[in-house]
Amino acid sequence: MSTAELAILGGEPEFAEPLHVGRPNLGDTGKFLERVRGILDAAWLTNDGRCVREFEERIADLAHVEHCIAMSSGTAALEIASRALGFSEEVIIPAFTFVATAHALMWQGVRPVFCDITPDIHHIDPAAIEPLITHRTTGIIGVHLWGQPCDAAALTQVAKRHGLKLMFDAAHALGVERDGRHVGALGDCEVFSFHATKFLNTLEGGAVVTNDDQLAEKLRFMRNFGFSGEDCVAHLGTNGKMNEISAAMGLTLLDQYDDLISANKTTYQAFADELPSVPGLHVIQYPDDGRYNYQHVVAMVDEAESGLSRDRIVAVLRAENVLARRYFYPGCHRMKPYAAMHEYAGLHLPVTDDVAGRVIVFPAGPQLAPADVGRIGAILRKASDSARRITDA
Ligand code: T4K
Repeated sequence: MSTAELAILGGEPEFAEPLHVGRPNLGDTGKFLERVRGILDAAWLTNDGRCVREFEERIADLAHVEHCIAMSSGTAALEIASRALGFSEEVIIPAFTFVATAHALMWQGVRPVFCDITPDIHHIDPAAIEPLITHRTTGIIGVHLWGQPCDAAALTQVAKRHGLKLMFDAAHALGVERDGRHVGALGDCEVFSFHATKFLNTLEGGAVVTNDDQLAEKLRFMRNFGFSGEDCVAHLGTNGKMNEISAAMGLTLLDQYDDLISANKTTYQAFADELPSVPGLHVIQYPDDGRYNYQHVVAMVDEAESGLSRDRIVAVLRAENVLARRYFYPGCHRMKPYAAMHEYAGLHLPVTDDVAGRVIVFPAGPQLAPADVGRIGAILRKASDSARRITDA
């Protein structure tokens, strides 16, 4: 930390224990351990076990979709879904996303073509897609970033017009619905992540959901080495299966689903009430209509109003044990494997670059009481005041 940051607050950290973005929810550990005991007693640990099947049914119900195919991670699910959809050559994705969205394509030799995003909610900009479409384009991936749904109607129109497959990375958007449309049933298929840091976790895990029967069958084969029967390999495949202990964790948290959402909403609302009194911090609101999981508390920093850059705010908070993050910095197009490709060398995506430089994600969820959010607000106000005094002096 620089002397400037130290000068702003100083002293002992405000919070004795670190507050993390993505602190895992553990749920009722007694119930989880009971399930684990059952799995061990049955000596059935993976390969289409009972817990995985129950988990798949319950996620399909939650997402209002016919099929859920559980996988070992969200990234494995993205990779397998990309293959099952027949993505090849080029697929258009937003540059502002977790790098797994891009890697899942590049890992199998499909080039992600990076598109700019909308300034309000940081989703792929449907109007910016068409100029990127070439004879090599085979698909589009929209990312429901921050747990709010992309403009699926506009993306579907573009995909239909050009005969492209449309997939959604719904890693942040389990349980989300707007205008009567549930995340899960959009596009050709959607992908959830149940990583430890997601509000509903399976330690590691993910799933593909779809209403397409044939695609679902193919996905089931592909996650299990392509086996369609004991001795019959119908497709190229890999090992993308979820194990029983992971599914047991997912089921335990599904039992507490409403409580998890309500705790997320309480924390989000506390930030939405607190941050307007902090100069230069503008929280990204969840709309009043629809259903959300409220996991992500995200704000944009206006340095001119705050007196502090986003990176200085992150440093100030970290010194107080509030481990806020600057997700998804610096944009996939600027990360080494992609920036080294000549198509992306020096590529300027103005909205992505601006957002990546100003966005801040706060620790949230049940680990924080509303009073803690008040203390975070006080740190931020004090830091902003001190920064202005230093600048004015
Ligand atoms: N698409 C999108 C849009 C995604 O956001 C993600 C994942 C994916 C696809 C891929 O899904 P998966 O293959 O992961 O299922 C984390 C997560 O690892 C990643 O799952 C997540 N997105 C991404 C947004 O965040 P990192 O590199 O930030 O993880 P890390 O280790 O820094 O942990 C984040 C915070 O959580 C830290 O403050 C520590 C805390 N933490 C973490 C773990 C694992 C804990 O307190 N306990 C834990 O067990 O990527």
